[in-house]
Amino acid sequence: MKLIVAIVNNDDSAVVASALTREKFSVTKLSTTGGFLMVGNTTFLIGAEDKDVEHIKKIISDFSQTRKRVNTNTTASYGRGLANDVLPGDEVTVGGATVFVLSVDEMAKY
Ligand code: 2BA
Repeated sequence: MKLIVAIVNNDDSAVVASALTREKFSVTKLSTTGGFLMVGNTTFLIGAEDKDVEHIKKIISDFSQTRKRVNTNTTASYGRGLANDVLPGDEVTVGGATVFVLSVDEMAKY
């Protein structure tokens, strides 16, 4: 069994969640914040059988778009996670999705 941790742009999270649940995968959505841009994103936790991992990754990638984001932080953000070499107004490419696949020893529901 695997635990898939997928960080998805907030703009895509609703369609990603719908597509996963439509395929009968169980999903937990967490509201998270990227440490670099300090803007909200969504982290999905998905416990999955090994045989389903590629299918789940395909759904996430199909519904997550790469987009440009302008860094709207001010210099007041420095020291709160914002890298000093990317200035306010600079453009960075964000996502599609960042996906980690972890091995799970055990899953239980009580
Ligand atoms: P943020 O940390 O807010 O990063 C947003 C985007 O800013 C990143 O997009 C990347 O293009 C750029 N960026 C991040 N750190 C940078 C740095 N030190 N120098 C220059 N540019 C930088 P993505 O790579 O698509 O990441 C989107 C979000 O996924 C991240 O939001 C973070 O929440 C998460 N993420 C990405 N890689 C991660 C990792 N290795 N571990 C944990 N979370 C990660």
